[in-house]
Amino acid sequence: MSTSTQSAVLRTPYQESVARYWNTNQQDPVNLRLGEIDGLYHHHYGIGDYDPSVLAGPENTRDARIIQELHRLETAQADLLLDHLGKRTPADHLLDAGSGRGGTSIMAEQRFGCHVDGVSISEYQVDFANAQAEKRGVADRVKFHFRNMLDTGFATGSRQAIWTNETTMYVDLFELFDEFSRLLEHGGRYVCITGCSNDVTGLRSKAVSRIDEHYTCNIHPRSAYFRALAENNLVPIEVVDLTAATIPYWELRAKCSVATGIEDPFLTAYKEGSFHYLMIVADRI
Ligand code: GPP
Ligand code: MG
Repeated sequence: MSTSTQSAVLRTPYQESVARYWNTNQQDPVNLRLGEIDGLYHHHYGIGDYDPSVLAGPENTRDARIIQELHRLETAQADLLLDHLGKRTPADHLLDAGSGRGGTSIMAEQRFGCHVDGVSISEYQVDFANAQAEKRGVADRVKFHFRNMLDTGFATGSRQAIWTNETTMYVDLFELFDEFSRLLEHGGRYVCITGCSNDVTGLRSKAVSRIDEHYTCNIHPRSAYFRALAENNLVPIEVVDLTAATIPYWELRAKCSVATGIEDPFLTAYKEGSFHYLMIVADRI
């Protein structure tokens, strides 16, 4: 393989294409319009029922109400993830693997007062997220790095907790959990929220393939998570199927001006049972 155009961070043509997607997708109103509401910029979906009154009020402000509600549901998703990080203290060092524009990391610092490092292979995202940390005056504790989550460069045993918020579909899970296992101290916590395909219904459905194509990702089957965790001394303590909780988010998003066209494949995949939205909580032994 030619390495002439590949950096130490981007090691394969696939990783380069993923970085290109996130570096060039800078005008994404579905994420920017939501983030502008309170300065928490997310790159994940939402959970919980939406307030039906957002659809009922005056038509000229309906879209703004939907956007606000979508943002509330996305923040609720990040809150649920943080609820499962265990008892954290300000001395802890956490890792946000695939940190996007930084929303979940900023929320972790707000909640725990801890140190957070986020890594992303998109230099645009890293710069955006660092600017947010700066703006909030937390840049001494929340830092974003242009690094590969498969090879973060952080010290062995240096992390009390790690999370991935919808990022594992971009990497080989065995390589990823090998790195997390190295980074976590004994008893350290890993929380994963992800979309995964359903082994029970067989190989990936058309709707799941459309999601992969849309985001340049490779959705893994549910079984791959548990195999890769077990192989890397990461023992699940809780597994929560969030599929029913995320469907209202997608139904609301489909009614909004910032819909991207991927709403139908998500709704089809979830409703036909070929795809789940899952949270996995595991401990490093
Ligand atoms: C991130 O959300 C989406 C992904 C990382 C891709 C796939 C996730 C799965 C669960 C399959 P985003 O906020 O950037 O997406 P959008 O722009 O559509 O809101
Ligand atoms: Mg989004």
